[in-house]
Amino acid sequence: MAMLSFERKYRVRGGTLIGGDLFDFWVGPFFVGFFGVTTAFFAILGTALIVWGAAIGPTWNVWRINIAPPDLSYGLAFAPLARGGLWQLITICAIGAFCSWALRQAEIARKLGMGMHIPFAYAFAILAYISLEVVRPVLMGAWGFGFPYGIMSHLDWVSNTGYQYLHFHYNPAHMLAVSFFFTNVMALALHGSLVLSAANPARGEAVKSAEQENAYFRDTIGYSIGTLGIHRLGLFLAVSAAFWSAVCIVISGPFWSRGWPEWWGWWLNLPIWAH
Ligand code: 07D
Ligand code: 07D
Ligand code: U10
Repeated sequence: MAMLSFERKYRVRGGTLIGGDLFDFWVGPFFVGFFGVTTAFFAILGTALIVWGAAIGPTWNVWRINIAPPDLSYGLAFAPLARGGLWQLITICAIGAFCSWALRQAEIARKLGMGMHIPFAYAFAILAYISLEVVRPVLMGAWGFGFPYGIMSHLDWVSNTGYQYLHFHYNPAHMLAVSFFFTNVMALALHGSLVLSAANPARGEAVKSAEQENAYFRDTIGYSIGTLGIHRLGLFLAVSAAFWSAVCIVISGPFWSRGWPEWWGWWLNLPIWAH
């Protein structure tokens, strides 16, 4: 692989945030580092706890395995392992692994002299997860409000939680999040197709430049955001999608406990058409 000679050059000591030279080495293609060790620790332990939960549960069917949070009656206390305590430990491991992974991304970026954009972006996924499993349950007073660990059971949770607010599509932050997800998909389709159309021409044809790419959008919609700009836009759209997702679930319950359609009453009550 062409990259290997470059990799040999950059695989040097330094840039770690913690642990100095101690874990500053690679295993095969993977950089280890202090946070690689903590990622491995939390991920292996968390997975083992999921397997434990499955072993004491009623099924090994991978679609149906379900490790549920404690009953609401436990509030914010620790629960016995078989009654949601495993879910609590798995949640701690998950947060440990996700945050370690973000810090490992940061160490690798430092080694390469790159920006912190990747850990910044990933932090928004972690934010959404922590909003679901920690922030909202804490605000509502019980771990039982978190979603369960299971492929189908977590879908049941989303559906049930949605219907508790009658019609989740009327949640204004959900609308923003959904629109950001959709816009993100459209932007990536435009970008992927534009780059391929310019940089991967038919055999015998010249590769086109950024000038053609700019001209294409100026001809079509009158404006080109530019080759760097589209990547800034992509990052903005993606982190906004995750951010408004986190907002939409944190406000459901702690700040609005009725049906979401009712929230729109303020619109009907505007003085311009009320009365
Ligand atoms: C393609 C990168 C690779 C990642 C993959 C996921 C596991 C889980 C564990 C059996 C885009 C690896 C999966 C490690 C195995 C056990 C205990 C990322 C890519 C391939 N969901 N969700 C899925 C998670 C939530 C929702 C699929 C995780 C919220 C809906 C997969 C989390 C809500 C649908 C999955 C999480 C929600 C799914 C595909 C954490 C709102 C689907 C994911 C940690 C966000 C879809 C059967 C994917 C599906 C689906 C994983 C949280 C809603 C199993 C790890 C509670 C509506 N979710 N999810 O491709 O087919 O992601 O479900 O927060 O329709 Mg989910
Ligand atoms: C939480 C994942 C974090 C992942 C991390 C990493 C591993 C490692 C290892 C592969 C946030 C995990 C990594 C485990 C794997 C290897 C090796 C991402 C997270 C840290 N909705 N809805 C959303 C739509 C309806 C409802 C978000 C659409 C119904 C509820 C998004 C529709 C009702 C909640 C969204 C629709 C309803 C949501 C999800 C359409 C149900 C949430 C994206 C077209 C009846 C959730 C923060 C997200 C949320 C959420 C989209 C419909 C309910 C905006 C497009 C009307 C209760 N919905 N929804 O958040 O905001 O990703 O969570 O109908 O809780 Mg919704
Ligand atoms: C982009 C891009 C661009 C590119 C690109 C890309 C974006 C234009 C230049 C990249 C894009 C792609 C490649 C496309 C495909 C990507 C996706 C669709 C995204 C989704 C990705 C996946 C589904 C793949 C996910 C795979 C993962 C996460 C790898 C799994 C890795 C592991 C299991 C190992 C992880 C490594 C760790 C934790 C650190 C190091 C650890 C080890 C090597 C293990 C050994 C452990 C130790 C030494 C520690 C000891 C362990 C301890 C102490 C724990 C003990 C605990 C106990 C409980 C026993 O824009 O430009 O092109 O390519």
